[in-house]
Amino acid sequence: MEMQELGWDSWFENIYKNDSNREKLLPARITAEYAGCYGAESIRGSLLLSLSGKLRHKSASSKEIPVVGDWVLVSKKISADKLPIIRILPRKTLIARKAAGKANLMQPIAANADYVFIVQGLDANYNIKRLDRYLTAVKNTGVKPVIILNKADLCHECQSRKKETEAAAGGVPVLVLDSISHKGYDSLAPYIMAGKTIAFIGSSGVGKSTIINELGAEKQKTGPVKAKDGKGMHTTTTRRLLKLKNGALLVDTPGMKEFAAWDAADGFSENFADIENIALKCKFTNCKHITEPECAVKEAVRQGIISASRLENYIKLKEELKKRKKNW
Ligand SMILES: Nc1nc2c(ncn2[C@@H]2O[C@H](COP(=O)(O)OP(=O)(O)OP(=O)(O)O)[C@@H](O)[C@H]2O)c(=O)[nH]1
Ligand SMILES: [Mg+2]
Ligand SMILES: [Zn+2]
Repeated sequence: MEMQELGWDSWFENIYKNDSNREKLLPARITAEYAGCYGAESIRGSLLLSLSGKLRHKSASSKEIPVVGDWVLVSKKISADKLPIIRILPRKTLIARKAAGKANLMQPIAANADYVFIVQGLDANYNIKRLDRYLTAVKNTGVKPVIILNKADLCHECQSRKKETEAAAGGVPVLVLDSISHKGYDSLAPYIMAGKTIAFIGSSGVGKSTIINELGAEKQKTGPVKAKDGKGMHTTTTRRLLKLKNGALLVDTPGMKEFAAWDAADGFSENFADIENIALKCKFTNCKHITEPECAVKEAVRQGIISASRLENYIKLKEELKKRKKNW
């Protein structure tokens, strides 16, 4: 397989070219994470990789541990077992979240993605506030977000939900799909292109693996959704990078219960630029837009310029970011 077919480009080539050890090192792209080892693709075909001694001692949340989508350099010496990963090449982009639970750890999700498809179901899963969290977390990662509203067949108000989502998404494209009867898939064409890497994120059961299957990847397991709350049951358990016939590279990920932004302060401001611009007109510079007098943001809510729920979500996320900073 050609390296370009795996997403290699001049950006990586320039780094590799300047590596004085390159004669001894082979670039490979991580396609799967297993317990204790990695799957990868390279010009020598599929490889099983292990961490070199130096990397093995890093914690799983460390940025220095490879993640699906990473380009790594491995020793060309064919050892009996697995090829050791010597080094991770610098990442063009990295999608990460705060690890689930209380610990304040970063969990990398996918490296070197060009696009991230944030998938929601147009059933009980549909939730603008959760969408804001995802958007906040991926802004400024260098990855271009696209919102996918899937399961259009289960929704009688697709168009109004699409409009509502567009209003909250500040210019991020919003696409509507029905993956049962393959409707809306033409709209994916501008993103699903040879050499481009697209990561899929979103709650369990929203149809990430179904969409990836519909696009013609090697079949991923999909699973039923628990009927009552519209939540899935975590059918996908490992992250994988899959190659489509047309050359696009898709990263399937397991659904996430929590998606708290990691180091997302900048993304936050960008995502809520409308509110923060209006807030410049508040009487008090430290106005929290809750009960303060002469608050321009509250006034904008009264006039219907900003929705009350958007402001509520803004205040909540801001509080969360503040708490996390304190814990650093
Ligand atoms: N009605 C309807 N069902 C869908 C659609 N897309 C997917 N599903 C169903 O939703 C269920 C969950 O789909 P998956 O593709 O497994 O969801 P997932 O996002 O990969 O879930 P995890 O792997 O657990 O994160 C399956 O039963 C799918 O058949 C759709 O457009 N409409
Ligand atoms: Mg899945
Ligand atoms: Zn205010």
